[in-house]
Amino acid sequence: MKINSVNFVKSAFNREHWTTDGLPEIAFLGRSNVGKSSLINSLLQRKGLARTSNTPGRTQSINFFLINESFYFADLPGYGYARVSKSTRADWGVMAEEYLSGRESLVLSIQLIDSRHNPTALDIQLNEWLHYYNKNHIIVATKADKLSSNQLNKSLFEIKKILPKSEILTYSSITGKGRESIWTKIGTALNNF
Ligand SMILES: Nc1nc2c(ncn2[C@@H]2O[C@H](COP(=O)(O)OP(=O)(O)OP(=O)(O)O)[C@@H](O)[C@H]2O)c(=O)[nH]1
Ligand SMILES: [Mg+2]
Repeated sequence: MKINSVNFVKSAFNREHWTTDGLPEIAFLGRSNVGKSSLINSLLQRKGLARTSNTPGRTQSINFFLINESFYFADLPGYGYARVSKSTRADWGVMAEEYLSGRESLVLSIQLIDSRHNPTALDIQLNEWLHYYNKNHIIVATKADKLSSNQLNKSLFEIKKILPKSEILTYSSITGKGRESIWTKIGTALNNF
């Protein structure tokens, strides 16, 4: 994919603020700190476009980026950050279900999980929603650079046992390895729109 333009469009704190022009959308979902913003920056090769931080739980709104004037990336808030209040945690579930059930232009959901760990209860919950709402999706196991290839294979084996129904790709935003495969998935989803 040749990236000609990237524009940050808006930060939406509720449904009324979602974009409404019906362009196809790719969503990035996963726990706090898993690497959603890093993946977006790396796919678009724009450092610091989507904010990355060491402060988990920072992205509380859905951030919309318009690419090539023709499709959106939606950076969703992270979940599972222990230090947020119970009501904020419940809000995440409401927001995510509202988004997955109601976003008609969503053509691909990219669920990020940490390649080093077994999926958490919330990762499993999100994956169940993706299946329940019949969403075209892939799982991307991030931070693959932190494991040797042997460790990575072992870890993927365990992850696949827990999430057997979804296709899993691996990715590192440090090396960029896995980037082309993710773009291929995005391209196919856009072409099928
Ligand atoms: N080594 C390594 N570090 C990564 C990778 N991806 C992200 N990180 C680091 O992990 C931290 C969190 O990354 P973010 O991209 O901000 O994570 P996020 O999912 O957007 O987090 P929230 O917005 O809080 O939900 C940052 O310090 C990143 O530099 C990766 O592939 N490899
Ligand atoms: Mg983020």
